[in-house]
Formats: sequence, C-alpha cells, structure tokens
Amino acid sequence: SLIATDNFKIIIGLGQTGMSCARFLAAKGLRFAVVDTRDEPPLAAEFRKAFPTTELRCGSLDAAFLKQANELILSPGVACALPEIQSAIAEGVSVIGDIDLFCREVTAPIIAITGSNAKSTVTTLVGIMASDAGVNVGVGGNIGTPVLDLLSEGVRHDLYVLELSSFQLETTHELKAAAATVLNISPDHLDRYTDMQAYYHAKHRIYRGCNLCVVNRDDALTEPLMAIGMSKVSFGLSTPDLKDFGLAEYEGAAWIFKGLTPILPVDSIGIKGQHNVANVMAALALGHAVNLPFDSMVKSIQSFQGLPHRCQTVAVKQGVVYVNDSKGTNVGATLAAIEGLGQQLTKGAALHVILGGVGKDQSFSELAQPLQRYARSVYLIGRDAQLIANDLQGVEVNYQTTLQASVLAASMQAQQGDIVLLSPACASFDMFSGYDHRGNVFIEAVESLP
Ligand code: UMA
Ligand code: ADP
Repeated sequence: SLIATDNFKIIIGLGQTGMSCARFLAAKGLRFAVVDTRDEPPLAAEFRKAFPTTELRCGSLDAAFLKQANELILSPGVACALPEIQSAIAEGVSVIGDIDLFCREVTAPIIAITGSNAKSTVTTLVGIMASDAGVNVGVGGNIGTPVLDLLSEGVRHDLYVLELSSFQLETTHELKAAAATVLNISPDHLDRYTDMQAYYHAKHRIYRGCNLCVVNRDDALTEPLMAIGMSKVSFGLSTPDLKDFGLAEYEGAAWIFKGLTPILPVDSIGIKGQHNVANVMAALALGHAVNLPFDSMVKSIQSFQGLPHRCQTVAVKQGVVYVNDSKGTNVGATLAAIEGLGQQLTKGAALHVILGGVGKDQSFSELAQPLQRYARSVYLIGRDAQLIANDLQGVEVNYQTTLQASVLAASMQAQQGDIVLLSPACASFDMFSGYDHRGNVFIEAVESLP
C-alpha cells in the first residue's frame, strides 16, 4: 500500500514558483514530484530537460498521489480549496508555500510588503534605498523573482525585501519579518476569495511573528488584530505622533516628518501624486526599521522615478501632462490616482480620465465623486463601459471605441496645466494582452498626437 514517507514533497503547479521550488529541493538532494492541473503546462519541456528522472504529472489532480507526500508545496496560482488538496489535508498532509521554504533557510532580516495596491512601487523603492545605502539586498516575491531563486544565485544577501501577494500569504506560516506592512486594503481578486474577510485574513498573515508592523493610519483595515509582542509604527497623510510618519508644514511647505523631525519636502519626491507620498512614508518606515540612514534614503526617494505604467508621466505636450497608470486595474488604484493627482493639480487645472475594460464585477460608484471633483472630461473604453457608466451617477461620460481615439479626444479638451490620465480600474484582456501592452498603446498614441 501507499504510505507517506518521511520526506517526500509534491510541488503543485509548474509555473515560475514551481520551477524555483524544484531547483531548490533538487539542490538539497530531497525527494519530490511535481503536479500541474494543466495538460501541458508551458514549462513542462524545460522541466523535463532539467530534471529527467523526476516525476511530473499533468492534468487533473490525483488525491491518492497527493496523500503520499508529507508536504505539499502549493504555487500561488493554485487554490488551496481544490477538493483533492483538501482531502490530502484531511489525512494530515501539510500545505506550505515557497515562502515557508525560504524562511526555513534564511537568517538575514526580511522586510515583507503586501497590500491591494502599491506593493511593487514600495518594494522597488525599499530595495533601491537599501542598495544605495550599501546593503547587499535581495528583492523578490510576487514582483517577479521567486524568493528561492534569491538563494540560488550564489550570493549572500544581508537583507531581503519581499513583495507578497495574498495568494502567497495563504500558504505562509512562519514569516517572522523584521518589518512587515499591509499598505492598504480594497476589493480585488474577489474571483478567488469568497468574501473580503478571507482576502483580509490572507493579507494579515504577513504580520505573523514580525518585529515591527508598519500600518497605514488612513486605512483601519491595515491594523493588526492582535499586535501582542510586536512594535508598531504608522504612516499617514495627517500630522504624526512622536514615533510615526506623517505630513506637517515646515518652512512654508509640506514636509514628511518622523515625529518632530522633518525628513524631506513633499515637492522634492520624484514620484507624483498624494498616494505616492503615502508610499514614500511606508518605504521610509520600513527602511528605518532595518537602520538605513535617513539622509541616504532621502536621496534615493528624490531620484526614484517610479515604475512604468504606475502614474508614469510619459509626455508633456503644449503644457498638458500625459500620465500612464495602466497598472490601475482595480477601483482602489484608480481612486488613488484620481485623488492623488487631483490634489496636486495647480489652481484651475483639471484631469481628463480614460477608464474601462474588464470590470471584474466591481462597483465603480466610488469613482463618481472624485471624477466630479477633479475631472473635466471622462472617456470610457472596453467591454464593460456601459456597466461603468451605470455606476457613475452624475458624471458625463464619452464612449470611445479605441484607446487611441480617447487620447485624441482628451487632448482636444485639455488645456495648459491639465492632466490626461489613463487609469482604467479594469483588467485589459478584452482589448490588450496585458496592462503593459495597454500602457504602451497609450504611450504610442500620445507620441503620435499632432
Ligand atoms: N496554473 C494551473 N494549474 C496549476 C498551476 C498553475 O492552471 O497546477 C495556472 C495558474 O492558475 C496561473 C498560471 O498557471 O494562471 C501560473 O500560476 P503559478 O501559481 O504557477 O504562478 P507562477 O508562475 O509561479 O508565478 C507566481 C505569481 N503568480 C500568481 O500568483 C498567479 C507571480 O505573480 C510571481 O511573480 C511569481 O509567482 C514569483 O513569486 C504574478 C501575479 O500576477 C505577477 N500575481 C498576482 C497579482 O499581482 O495580482 C497575485
Ligand atoms: P501592486 O504591485 O500592488 O499592484 P503597483 O505599485 O504596481 O502595486 O501599483 C499598482 C496600482 O496602484 C497603480 O495603478 C498605482 O498607481 C496604484 N497605487 C499606487 N500607490 C497606491 C496607494 N497608496 N493606494 C492605492 N493605489 C495605489
């Protein structure tokens, strides 16, 4: 009969994560097999070439096989709720993820970052801050490089900065980060989570065993439920308490403060929008937690121009600023872009906003007020344009068949000082191959304006 052996692991999912787990286990000489629910996962050929004697089973999952393992290593793209996985769990098999394997291995401090939005921006900035300060830092996780690949590079890192998705956190047990943050929480991925509660609980696993939690004062959902034994520091757009990060006036301008100490003036920050001021404060709090010096962090912040497709200024034409926020794929992100850029508009100037695509069953009504306040014109594209319009009570909208036509129409409405903003609040798959494709089409359309 089949009995679970002491150390036989099954990797579920052959994506980037599954491949990195296979390399890691093989390097340690451990026994493992790989399963994938697809008939021929894209990485199958590469896997067979690298591990010719390791079993790879594709197609529907086999519960009896899964029960032979002592541990299942689940990829983030595979839901733990699958019945075959649940039945293995019921027999005492444990489910972990690549983050757990990583944590068992490393002794260097970890900075862990999650949130519905701004993860990649804050992760990248903290990585740059650490590296500029001379720290040998490894940056990975949901942002792209699987965490275990940070170990196999043969380089020793003194600090890790990890972007973690709710999917990765679901399978993470013992993170024990030096500093951890939930940057913000707004609805997303509700196709995989039954409700906001489950999504919230997954995200909050990031605080497990951490030394310092970094919370957002402007978003109560980022507060840990139980903060026993951990220190806490907050960031937010209000005036801070003694140990926290916030905004106050100094020498006639808005500055970021830590407690009573002015750190840097807001208008010297490279990335634009009030939401990015919050992101910069989160990065400062995380960097400070691992003793990065403020003067060095400030220099990094002032030269950081942001990631492409996140409120990225792509051109200024006849005094009109064109901003590509194609990564704004949910209402929370677009809300932040409209309010964040809206609050920094010069007097009398306005936004012209292009949105639409695949709406993922979200409600768009939260966008109505900020659009009324900051936008002089609004353009809707894509499959769910009509659904969005229904939610935007009191907002005058223009339907457009293409992104290019929207850019042209917006450019004709815009006056000097105005901002033309693409921030779709939607997925892009109805018209584009991904958010980066959509952003690039926007940039080309802007460049080809008369
Ligand atoms: N899949 C199957 N059957 C399987 C295994 C996978 O159908 O048995 C499908 C999944 O549903 C998914 C695709 O294959 O559509 C790949 O899934 P995966 O979990 O194997 O993904 P990886 O290639 O390992 O990449 C993952 C993250 N992907 C997801 O969480 C879906 C990557 O984040 C991450 O960069 C990478 O690990 C390294 O850590 C991407 C992402 O889209 C960028 N993340 C989501 C987001 O940011 O919104 C959460
Ligand atoms: P993630 O990795 O979480 O998707 P990104 O840094 O890639 O985050 O940014 C995704 C989207 O979120 C972008 O459209 C960006 O403009 C928006 N965004 C950035 N900062 C914030 C914030 N503090 N709150 C809400 N949305 C934000």
